[in-house]
Amino acid sequence: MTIKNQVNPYFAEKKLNKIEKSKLEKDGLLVGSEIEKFAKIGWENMDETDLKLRLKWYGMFWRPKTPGKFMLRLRIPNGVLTSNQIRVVASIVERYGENGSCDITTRQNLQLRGILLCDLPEILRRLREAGLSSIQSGFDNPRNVTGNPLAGIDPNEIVDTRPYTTKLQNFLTNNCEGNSEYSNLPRKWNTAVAGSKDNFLLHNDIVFHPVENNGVMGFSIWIGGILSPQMNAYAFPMNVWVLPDEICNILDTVIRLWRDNGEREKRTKGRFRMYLDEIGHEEFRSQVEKLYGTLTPDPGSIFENSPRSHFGINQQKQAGLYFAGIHVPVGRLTAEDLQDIATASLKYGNGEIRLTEDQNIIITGLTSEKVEELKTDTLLQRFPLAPSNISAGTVSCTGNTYCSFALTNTKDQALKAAKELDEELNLPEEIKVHWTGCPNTCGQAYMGAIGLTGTKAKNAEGVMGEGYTMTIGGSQGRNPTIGQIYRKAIPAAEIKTALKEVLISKFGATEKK
Ligand code: SRM
Ligand code: SF4
Repeated sequence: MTIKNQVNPYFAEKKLNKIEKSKLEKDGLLVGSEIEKFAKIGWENMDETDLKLRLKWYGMFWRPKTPGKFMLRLRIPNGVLTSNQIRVVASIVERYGENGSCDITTRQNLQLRGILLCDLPEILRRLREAGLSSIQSGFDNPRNVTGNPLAGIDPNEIVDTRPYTTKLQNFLTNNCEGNSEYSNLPRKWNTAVAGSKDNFLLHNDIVFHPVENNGVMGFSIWIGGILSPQMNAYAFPMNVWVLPDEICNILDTVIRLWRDNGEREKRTKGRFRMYLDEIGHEEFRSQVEKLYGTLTPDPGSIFENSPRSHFGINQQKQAGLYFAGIHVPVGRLTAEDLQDIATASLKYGNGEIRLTEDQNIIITGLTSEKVEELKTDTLLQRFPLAPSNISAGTVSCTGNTYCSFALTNTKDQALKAAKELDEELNLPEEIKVHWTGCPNTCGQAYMGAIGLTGTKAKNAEGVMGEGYTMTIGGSQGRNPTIGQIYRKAIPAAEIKTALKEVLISKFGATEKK
């Protein structure tokens, strides 16, 4: 692999912030050839920028909260995993005892905890052998490509998103070897492929929506989705439709324009949406056209339904086969959980699982006999098929256990509140409650019917501590909406009461007798 610094006539002349200077001085992908050396010398003897910045190009995140115990972020296109891959991940985290664990992320992905640098070369080798990768999964790189979690088994699907998410990942990462064309972007880049009329994914920088044009299947392109401290907005149609074999070329044109012209001085303004808003949406389209050639106008995407719940036993599009949607509370898994899930997928299904953006799992390919057997498995005591309505919709970012940006704990508070509220309230349907520990919005708070964003808040005694801003009304239904602020600075200790109030007043909940 040849890795070049993206010394580029456009941004080399620009005023660069500190991070940009570090990236220009040495591309993050260049540490790939030094990983063996880092493993030998230890993190204590590494260059600080290699340690805290460039290792993220290999998915390895220095955690100030747990020095020396890293987080390793994988990339799992479309969230599809085989039982063998799950076992490999399990055996990696198993080695770290109680420090080792795994989280399902809000990008249909896995993050491994407790990783020691001395093990990284071996771990990367094992991941590669299993067909997994962590390449370019963090920082100013193209992130995990997401898709319909029911791809290929969805009775309502328009297209199976798996071939496209894989193709896009291979294109963006140079078949997981590392792609220096996209290793020095102004900020992160999020790509998604929608597959069904209730599968919107509008929070991504680019979304490919399957739409027929004069009887030919292709994709409408939506751009500019963003969730961030600066702004929260969904993608809008670029008024471009492409054939399936054009998705990589159009993606390349779109990224390239932003890569070469996007903001590199003020980091907070570096996101693609800010660039689009600055130059104008029409102007961006005409610049794409200049580079790409004549563009086909979008015949119009149709969003028909609210997203389905995946929980329980559901019919696949293949006659006689079912998928089991299983709840993983706040996406947390131990090595043992992973092994048990791999075993269940082999015992009852076709040896495959899907990860969802809601941090849950789906076991695929069950026959009706196997469905009955699964229902008696003790795995379901930990990971239920039919979670109660509040637990079912609870999504949470990492929070202050591992994340140094966090202003709140999130995962434990989310679990406790959901459990107690499910005991105290009847709710007509599953409700999305998204917890995020700071305005970075990794827990996608503004997409939730209820969103909780970590902040500082004074309690009743006037003491400053953990708190949340509550937003309501976020959805990716037929008319996608971004949540609006409902209450500010709610002390964390009062969050359950605040949630109860809003669930009763706005979402039809009633007290259990
Ligand atoms: Fe995120 C930074 C965790 C999805 C917006 N995110 C971080 C860091 C890396 C900060 C850090 O170094 O501690 C967090 C790692 C904590 C840890 O130890 O786990 C972190 N983000 C996560 C995850 C794990 C949350 C989760 O519990 O699921 C998600 C991993 C996704 C993945 O597998 O790749 C995650 N982050 C998101 C999303 C949701 C999404 O992609 O759909 C967003 C909002 C969408 C978007 O980007 O438009 C998101 N993360 C951010 C931001 C704010 C970006 C911005 O424009 O300002 C940051 C901070 C930054 O990039 O500077 C951030
Ligand atoms: Fe950390 Fe904030 Fe992201 Fe939560 S939202 S994982 S606290 S950066």
